[in-house]
Amino acid sequence: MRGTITRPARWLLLGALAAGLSACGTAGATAAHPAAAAPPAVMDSSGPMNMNLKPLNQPLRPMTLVRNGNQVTINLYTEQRIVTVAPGVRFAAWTFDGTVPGPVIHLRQGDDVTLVLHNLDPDMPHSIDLHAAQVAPNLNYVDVPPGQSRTIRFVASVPGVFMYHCATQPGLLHMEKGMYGAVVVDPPGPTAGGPEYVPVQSEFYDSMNSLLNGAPTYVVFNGEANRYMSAPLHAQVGVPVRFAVVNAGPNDWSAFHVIGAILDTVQPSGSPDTVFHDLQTWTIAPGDGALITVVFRQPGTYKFVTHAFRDVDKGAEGSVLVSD
Ligand SMILES: [Cu+2]
Repeated sequence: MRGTITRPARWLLLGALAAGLSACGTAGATAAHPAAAAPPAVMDSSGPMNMNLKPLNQPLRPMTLVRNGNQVTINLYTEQRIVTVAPGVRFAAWTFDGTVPGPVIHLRQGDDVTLVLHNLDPDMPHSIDLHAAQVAPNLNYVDVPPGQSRTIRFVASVPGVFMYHCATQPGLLHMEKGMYGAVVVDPPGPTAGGPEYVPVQSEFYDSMNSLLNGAPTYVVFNGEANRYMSAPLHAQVGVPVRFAVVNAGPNDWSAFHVIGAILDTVQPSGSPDTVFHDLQTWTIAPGDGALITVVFRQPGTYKFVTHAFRDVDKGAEGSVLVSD
C-alpha cells in the first residue's frame, strides 16, 4: 500500500489532510473506542494523516559542531525515530538527530554559523526555523526534500535562549511530533557560576483531535514525562543554578516555578539587557525561552514544575537534589 502513492503526491495528500484536520480528527474521535481496548503499541498523534506512513526507527545520527574562531559549522539531521515519552510508552517521532528534543546548539554572540540540514527521512520534507537567526524565512526556512541537504548561514548577533523547530507544513504536527530544540547564545565574558541546565518543555498528543483541541496526553521536560523525578538534577547550596528554559509547546504556556525557591534572576528570552529579580513564577509562551537563575538556601530535594498543575499531572515536573 505504501508504494501506491508517489512521494510528492503523498506530501500533497498530507497538506490536504492538514487542511481538513478537523474532519479527520472528528472522524477519528467518533470511531468505536471500546473502553477495554489495549493502548496502541506506539503512540502516534498523526492518526489519519499517517495512513501511508509506517513509523520508522532510523538510527541516531548525532549533530556535529565544528568551531574555528567564530566560524561555526553545524551538520544537523532530520529523521523518524521511535522514542520513549513516558515509562513504557513509545511514540512515533519526527526528529532532529533522532532525539526529542533535538540537540542543544551552544553558540557565542557574534558566531558566523553555517548550518547544513540533511534530511534523512525517506518519506517527508523537513526544514529548520531558528529563532536565534535574523534571515528571510522564504529563502531559508524552506522544505528540504527526502535525501537532500540545504545550507543556512546566519550570524548569532543576539544572545539569548531560543527555540529552533521544523517549519514544514503542517507546522503544528511537525512540531508536536518532536521537531524542536534549544539554541543558547552566550554573550561575551564569563557566565555565572554553577551548572547550566536546559529544560525544554513540550507536549505529546495521542491523536490529531486531541492535538487540535489542546488535550495533551503528556507534558514533559526534555522529551519524557517525569524524567528528572527518577534522575534528579544536582545543585549546591549557595551556588547559582542557571536554567535555560525553552517552551516548545506547541500549544501550552509554561509557568516555570521551583518549589521551595525564589527565582533569583529571570531574563526573558535570555536577553542580558532585561533582568528581573526575585520572582516566584515566570510565564514562557510557546516558542519562547528564558534564562533563570536560582540560588538554593537549604540542602534537600526541590521540584521544578510548570505551575499549570494539570500539566504537572501529565509529567511536567522534575527534581533537583541540593547538597551542602
Ligand atoms: Cu519536519
